[in-house]
Amino acid sequence: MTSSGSPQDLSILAELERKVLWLATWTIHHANHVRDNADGLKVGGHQASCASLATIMTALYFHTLRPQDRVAVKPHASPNFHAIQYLLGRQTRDKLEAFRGFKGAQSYPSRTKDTDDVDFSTGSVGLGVAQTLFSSLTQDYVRSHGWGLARPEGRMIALLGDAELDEGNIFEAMLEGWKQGLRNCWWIVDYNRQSLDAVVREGLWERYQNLFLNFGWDVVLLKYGALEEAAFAEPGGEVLRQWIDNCPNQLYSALVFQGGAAWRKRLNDEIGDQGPVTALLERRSDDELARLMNNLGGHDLPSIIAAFDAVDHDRPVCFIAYTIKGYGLPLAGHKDNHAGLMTPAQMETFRKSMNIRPGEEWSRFEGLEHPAAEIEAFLDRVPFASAGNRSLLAERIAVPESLAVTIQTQMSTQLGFGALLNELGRGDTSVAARMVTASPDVTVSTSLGPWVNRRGLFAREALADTFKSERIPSTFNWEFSPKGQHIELGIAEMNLFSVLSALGLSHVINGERLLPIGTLYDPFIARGLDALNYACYQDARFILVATPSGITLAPEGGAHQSIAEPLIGMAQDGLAGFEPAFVDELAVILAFALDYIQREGGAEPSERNWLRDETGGSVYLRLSTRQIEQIRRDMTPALRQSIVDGAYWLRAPGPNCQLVVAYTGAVAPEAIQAVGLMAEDRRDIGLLAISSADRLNAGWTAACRARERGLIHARSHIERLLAGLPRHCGIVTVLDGHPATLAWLGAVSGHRVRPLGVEHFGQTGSIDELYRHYGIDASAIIAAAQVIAPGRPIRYLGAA
Ligand SMILES: Cc1ncc(C[n+]2csc(CCOP(=O)(O)OP(=O)(O)O)c2C)c(N)n1
Ligand SMILES: [Mg+2]
Repeated sequence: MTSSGSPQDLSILAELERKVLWLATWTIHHANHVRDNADGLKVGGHQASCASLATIMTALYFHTLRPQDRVAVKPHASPNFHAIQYLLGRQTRDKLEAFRGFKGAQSYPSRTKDTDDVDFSTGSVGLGVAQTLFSSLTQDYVRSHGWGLARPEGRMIALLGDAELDEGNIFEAMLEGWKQGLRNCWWIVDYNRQSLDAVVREGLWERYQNLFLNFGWDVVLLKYGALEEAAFAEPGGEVLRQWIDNCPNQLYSALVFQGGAAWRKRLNDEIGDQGPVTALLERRSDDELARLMNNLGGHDLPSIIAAFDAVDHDRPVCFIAYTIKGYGLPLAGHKDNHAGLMTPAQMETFRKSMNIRPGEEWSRFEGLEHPAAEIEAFLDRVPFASAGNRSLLAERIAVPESLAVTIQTQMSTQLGFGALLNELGRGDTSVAARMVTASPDVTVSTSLGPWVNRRGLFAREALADTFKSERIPSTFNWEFSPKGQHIELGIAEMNLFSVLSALGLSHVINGERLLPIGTLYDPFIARGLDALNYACYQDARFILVATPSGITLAPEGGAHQSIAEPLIGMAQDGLAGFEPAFVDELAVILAFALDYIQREGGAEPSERNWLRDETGGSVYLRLSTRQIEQIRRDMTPALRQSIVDGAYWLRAPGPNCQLVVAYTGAVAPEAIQAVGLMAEDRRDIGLLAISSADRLNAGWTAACRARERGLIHARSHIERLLAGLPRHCGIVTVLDGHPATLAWLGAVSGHRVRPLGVEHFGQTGSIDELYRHYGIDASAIIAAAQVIAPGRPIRYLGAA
């Protein structure tokens, strides 16, 4: 079916639209009223929101979409999506019956948890929308690099609620899309003029229209359905149109809810003329009048199909489709209908009107007028479903075990990162070819400059660096080309995470693997945190490099200091956090990360090994601008493994160890100094270098769980490291971040811990001043040790 809907197809589509609405509302009803809910709780649902989009989704999935197109479905229209896939034979009845239940079809479409070919997860409104835009850019990136050209170009499509446009990240994305020459992106706004709580402001469509036009989008308004257009052409019709155009949203919704008689009264009162308008109204029964007034563009299949079919270009398009929340249901139009549920009695009436026999509610072709064989034949022809599994696969790119880097005597991890990328950029490896970097206007200040000099910036159309062509000396070569490997973003961190999410799904969406690395300042992770969470939730794969970090960025400004991020690194599902101190550690971790982000053992972390080492995930590297003295050493396989696992003894504890100092990241010199100063006064001090509090903690938790299940010999890395410590030994932990990050170490084998870290921030100064002020310098470590590991007074207390 390639032509626009033939009358025959249209009549089948109209039946399917009703069927989608039935299945979606029934799925929700079943979960609430039919299935046994052991806890007696109603799980709720979004019948009204589904009804709002049923027509558009029918047109889209059964007519417009091609297998290469990718869609982000408005989260609470998930039952529509599952119903459509069910009709196409790609969703099981079991999953629908377990909707919102354990392992059932998900309340919001989920790439990882659903099994019916969800393209993009949605849930946190706004994020799925931006995802489609950045997926378009990703597709352009992939194709510009000469990959995946055998496959047709797809359109990236978002179905969004009108209130979803309140989310600022959408506008951040639009601005970026304009800068990057966005193509092949459609956003279809379900303009039902209702949000969760209420009815939206008047005239929003006009603001939206202007915004989209401003950013270079085409805007298609789907306001009136065919019935309405026909009525407008009748004598008196123009008056009706004007009345509709001027009707406040609240009133329209209320009248939709009240139905035909209320419409008649209102319209007679306001525009009745005992002439053509009155006659127009009187030619219609109450039901017909209600149908006419509900016949908005977004519920008119032929108009929708025609509008979609009319797009013959690759410019971005915003469709603003007028719809009714709860269309076709008794909930229609009521401002409280968002979480409203049809009563069993209402559902019963609906069932009868659909000609569905009791017990046949799930039957795919029940109640349809066309013969099942005809519908089946139509479904077999649906282009979207013609190519089998749409989730693609891409080969893994082999990553060398070690990455080359020249280590200077004094160096920061941030400089080390720049040097490592520079080396990678210089080489001719497939790893380097597949790497793509992105940064929100902090490319140079996060040390990506040398890499960008080698690999160039990406743009579909080449753009020379005017400074270079004018021969003005500059450290950085800023040339854009289709082969460039760095995506320069505006400052919005949300967009960084959204682009990482899109690049990080290229292997499944485009069948071409990318190795995305995004850089930003550590504190601004918080700015895009929900988008980061979203990216991880849908299992996008990327490396996040956050630098500078902590209070260590001292003179750069108190406002930029970060405290909570190490805890984010630990708590964020799907993200392995590392905070190396030395550049040789970073080299090991980066090599590990480039491989780890490609591992695919399924979405569920293995219960045996909670570290997800088989399943992989994304990686967060918290780096620092502090130049510290590097350790000259050989990287042995054992040390390499320990760094990846999260810790190693920089100074092994002796048999009578009284004290361990455990540090992470940029405070390594303070920890080393403190241990040196205390060596005479405390026996056998150990110095534990922690490269990943996250992985140490995760491994420990996993081992505890394994033991509780009877695997009594399970031991995690940190348990083995601390195994030999005497009971009375105290542990002082220290990092430039929240002290809770390492405070749990005492629970591993029952040692007392004094966790040092940063709880307050905002003061500028030198590193020494700030470490002293916030209590993470050598003196603070010694003072803590003196209390936690009693013994003779430590002579250097106060002298460090
Ligand atoms: C970031 C975020 N905040 C809040 C919510 C809760 N929420 C879900 S839907 C919704 C309103 C949606 O209104 P609209 O987008 O117009 O969709 P409709 O239900 O009208 O189709 C809200 C506030 C959410 N899912 N995500
Ligand atoms: Mg709405």
